[in-house]
Amino acid sequence: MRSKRTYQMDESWRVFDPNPTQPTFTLPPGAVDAHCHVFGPGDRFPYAEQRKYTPCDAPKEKLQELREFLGFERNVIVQASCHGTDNAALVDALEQSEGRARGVAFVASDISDTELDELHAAGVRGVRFNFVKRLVDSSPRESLLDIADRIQRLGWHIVIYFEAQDLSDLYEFFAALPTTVVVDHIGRPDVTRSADGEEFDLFVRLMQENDNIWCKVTCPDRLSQSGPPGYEDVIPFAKRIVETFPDRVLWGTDWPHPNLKSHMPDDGHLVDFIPKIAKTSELQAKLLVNNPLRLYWPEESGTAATESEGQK
Ligand code: 0GY
Repeated sequence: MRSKRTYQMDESWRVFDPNPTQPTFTLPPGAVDAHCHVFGPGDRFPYAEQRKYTPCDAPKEKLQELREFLGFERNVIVQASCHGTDNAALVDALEQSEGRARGVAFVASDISDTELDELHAAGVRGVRFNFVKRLVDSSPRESLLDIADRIQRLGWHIVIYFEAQDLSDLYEFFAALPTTVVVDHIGRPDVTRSADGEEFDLFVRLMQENDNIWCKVTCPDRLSQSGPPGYEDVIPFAKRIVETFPDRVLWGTDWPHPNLKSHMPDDGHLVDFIPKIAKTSELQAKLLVNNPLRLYWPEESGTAATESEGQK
């Protein structure tokens, strides 16, 4: 049995907004919030010893409330680094979701095939490889490649989290990954640079040369220098990706917005960002419904992502 523990959240931590604005943009039926997290509660699901931050609790019930309020039908819950490789809070949220949530886990290379099967049964459909240095101590490539090979039999994909300045070092490694790959937060570009400039061109090239690579056009709040509510400086980056790769993009709130020091975004404003980056109802339907269904509920979408894009 897990021991009860209480945690003091970091002094600089910002708690999620409990009363977001009702968005003016109406989501299409079946919309999926394809990037969000659950934290704890810590007395039931302890935070990892090696964590880089202690968050506020952000339990599954609050995520469900937000989903209903904003008008999403489903969630994809991504394991956050504060829970390390203990995916228990994620699995609990998936099992209680009545099929309305799927998950992305963080696993160690010594995970057994039986444990992978159990995660699959709970609704996990991918693993996350985190290369953001302030969040993880190391990301040994040999063991990541080993995990990549072992998840293929389950049809899972890999979510990669990195910052743009590290892409040139990681480019070949990413290009060699054998599964569908999903990039978090537009590859974290420096938005003070041009969306048509050298740095972002490298990311666009990665997607152009590898049709198994997808992108989450998420987290304007994390990337923006111009700030809320419009996050105008992020629009050209997200729009370029949505318009160039309309069949390989996903959108999510990133609730409860871990590690944001500048401000806590209003999730209603984030939903209102969507029509600025996906201008037509066709692009919106792909971004919010068709693409996430193909990746996370392929049995319902008719076309699995791996069929249309092809595994490497
Ligand atoms: C995010 C962002 C962050 C944190 C994590 O796993 C995590 O701890 O994902 C971040 O600090 O940039 O939601 O992806």
